[in-house]
Amino acid sequence: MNETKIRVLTIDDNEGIHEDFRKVLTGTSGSPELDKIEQELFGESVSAGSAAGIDCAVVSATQGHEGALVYQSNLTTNPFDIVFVDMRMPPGWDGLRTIKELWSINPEQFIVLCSAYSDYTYEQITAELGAKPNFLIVKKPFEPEEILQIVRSVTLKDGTEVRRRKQMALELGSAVGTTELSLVFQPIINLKTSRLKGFEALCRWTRDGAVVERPDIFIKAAEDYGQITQLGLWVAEEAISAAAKMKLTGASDSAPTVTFNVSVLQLTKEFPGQIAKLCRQYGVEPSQMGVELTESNIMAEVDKCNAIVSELRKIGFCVLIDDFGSGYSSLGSLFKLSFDTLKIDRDFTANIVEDSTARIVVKTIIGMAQSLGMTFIAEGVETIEQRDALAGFGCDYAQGYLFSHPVSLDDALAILEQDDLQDTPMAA
Ligand code: G
Ligand code: G
Ligand code: MN
Repeated sequence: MNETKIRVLTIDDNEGIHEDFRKVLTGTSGSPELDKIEQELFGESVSAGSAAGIDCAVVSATQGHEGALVYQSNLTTNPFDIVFVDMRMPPGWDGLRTIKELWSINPEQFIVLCSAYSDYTYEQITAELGAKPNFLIVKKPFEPEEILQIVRSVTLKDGTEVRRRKQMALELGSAVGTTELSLVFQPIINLKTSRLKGFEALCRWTRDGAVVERPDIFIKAAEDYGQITQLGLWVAEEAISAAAKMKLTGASDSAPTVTFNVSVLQLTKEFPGQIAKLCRQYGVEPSQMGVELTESNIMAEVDKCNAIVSELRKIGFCVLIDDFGSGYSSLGSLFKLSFDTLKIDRDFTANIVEDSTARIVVKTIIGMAQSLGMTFIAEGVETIEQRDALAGFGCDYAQGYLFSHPVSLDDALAILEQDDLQDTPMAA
């Protein structure tokens, strides 16, 4: 794989157009005979792409359906930077259908529609596809130079960030299973007893001791470029294997819980079975494990997720709604889901002491969770005042820098061995 090449996919039923694209972007039509004839006829032809300082690889498909397959199969290993789609491609999918399909695979993909406006007007096209920033239309017939300038501007300007993220996602895919990726564990404390309840597992990506990328950023890139399933299963296995070690280490009779974060994209029909199997392999009861789903994330697809969340609960996993309060979900649809724990967003915790509205909101949410028989965890507890306010509201559990930053597995096991998280005595 040549990672520096700009990858261009052209989807057009006219083979001649493919040759034009190749010619202008790579300097060769892909057919040595044609190039030779052209050279004899017109003399030395300029290698337009390289003359413009860009290095392209062009892949072609003649049908929309075929194009989507090529696109999908390259997505996680060698994705395209820019896709040119012909409007009129009889028979089969036309340009609009093809573009919708590509965006259903990757909504971020930069796409150029090549249209003579004979089937649809400009207004019809934009009404159908929206005016997205990653979308351009060129009018057919176009000058080859126009194509060159589009590829150049997309990949050199707007494309820089897209290409960086894509590159990062590819590197992340290769990092799964190596020492570059690891989990750290942040203690969760029972506020009534001051004892350790368990840990939240959080993913970290480092190289030679330095952070490669922050998790919120690399997780999003993994979601966009198809690495999240593989990464997510790795996270699940690491968390379950850590839970097995913690179970053997803990002084207390009940095994510490380990929760891990799961992207909604991982919630396939297979997912509950896959993690149940991992639990059996490592000798861990599902009830020791918790799946954290972000509120805003899950609410976007609540109906789709409902069956899978129920299945997770049936197997015995805890299901937590993470960052509760950060989205704008209607409580009615949120409570359609059978989760058992609410984690409030750390912004609430941050304001609980100074801001009386935040205090009332948190107190009300805790009361609601209790009435519904749910467990409640406050995140981002940094001060004794915050902890005491939460305890006063009847909050069950808390997590935050006051108790501990996320720590390595070895340190988590040491904490369990010594049961030494009781150095911040509760206020009376
Ligand atoms: O650990 P904190 O460092 O900065 O995490 C930032 C964000 O990344 C949080 O929203 C957290 O939920 C998310 N995150 C961390 N690890 C994982 C993981 O393994 N999977 C998923 N899906 N999200 C994670
Ligand atoms: O979205 P999620 O809840 O999974 O993310 C947990 C994030 O919160 C992680 O990035 C973790 O490092 C961070 N975090 C944990 N405790 C604290 C805290 O006390 N204060 C702040 N600001 N962040 C925290
Ligand atoms: Mn979380």
